[in-house]
Amino acid sequence: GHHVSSQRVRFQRRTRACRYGIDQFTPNFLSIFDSLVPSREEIAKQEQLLIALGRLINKEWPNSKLYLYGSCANSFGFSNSDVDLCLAIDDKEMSKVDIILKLAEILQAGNLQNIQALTRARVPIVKLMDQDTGLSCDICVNNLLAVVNTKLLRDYAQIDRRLRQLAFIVKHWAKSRRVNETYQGTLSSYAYVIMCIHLLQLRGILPCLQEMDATCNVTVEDNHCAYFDQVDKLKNYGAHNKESVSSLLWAFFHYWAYQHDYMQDVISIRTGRIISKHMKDWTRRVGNDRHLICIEDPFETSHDLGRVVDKFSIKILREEFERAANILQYDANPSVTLFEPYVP
Ligand code: 3AT
Ligand code: MG
Repeated sequence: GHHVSSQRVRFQRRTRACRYGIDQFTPNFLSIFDSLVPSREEIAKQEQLLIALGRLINKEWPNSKLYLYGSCANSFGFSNSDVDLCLAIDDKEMSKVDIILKLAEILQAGNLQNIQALTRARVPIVKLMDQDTGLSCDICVNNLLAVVNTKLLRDYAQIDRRLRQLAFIVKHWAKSRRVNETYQGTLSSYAYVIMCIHLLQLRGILPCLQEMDATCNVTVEDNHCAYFDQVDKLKNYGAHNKESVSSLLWAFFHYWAYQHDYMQDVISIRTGRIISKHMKDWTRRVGNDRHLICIEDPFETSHDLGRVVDKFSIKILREEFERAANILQYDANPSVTLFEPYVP
């Protein structure tokens, strides 16, 4: 009896040491995070561009409003990323494509350069490069769900700084390993951030804002978006949990490599829990939705952010999750090896 139990203790100590030994790499991961964060000047330039374009467009369409969305507004943007803008306009007479064409004309007349109207894309946009700020930007029309989900992500990021740190490192890994390419069947940056939020909810570091009393209510295209947005009141929410960023990174990859049940489970930040594919009727392929990795959109709940993943890319993704988990478990230099570029 004694012999067995002392062995068990020794075994537990060893695995604990492996697991918590990862903490020593936190400074390395944090300096990678620091190197990716956009500067104050860059943020100011983005704001400046928003104001300048907003003024120009308002002259023609006084009831329109221009919003920043995506990575430059959700606080998960790297330095030098493109600026995503959304024009909200209520014009029953004009189709989206007409609005895009007219918008391109307005910008042209306003002396902006390198304007392209992409009217046949899945999401029609106007692309431009601003000479004054050197920023490239894409403007879409009436994509208000993206404006609302941008705010949700930004609000989550305010609660605990570890979310932003973790998501930057995960995004940097995904870009280095070429698994952040939706047109190749891998996941969007938006999906990776949702995966990070979910992990921190399960560990008690983040609350589930959509399950709390709503202080922010908007209805966009029949989707009722409601959640608690007074996040300055939640600043200490996760403080009892002292896990380091590198330990959370380990947990993230370990979860997606070895713990997630790809047959049954859907991750859902809307509920703060794992829900079943069965409950959502996501158990079989419908059209192009294969549901091989299921990530529920927080507002458009019929939308699986994993829908882009196919039977080839799921293998690639899972191999990358395993590679990352093993590096964090065993590699002597994880903050370097993790980001080694993928070479085909
Ligand atoms: P990068 O830094 O550019 O990689 P990003 O945050 O701009 O990351 P995406 O390019 O993936 O992220 O998407 C831009 C925004 O569009 C983020 C989100 O508000 C919205 N969005 C993206 N994908 C979806 C989706 N599948 N469903 C709903 N909204 C989405
Ligand atoms: Mg983007």
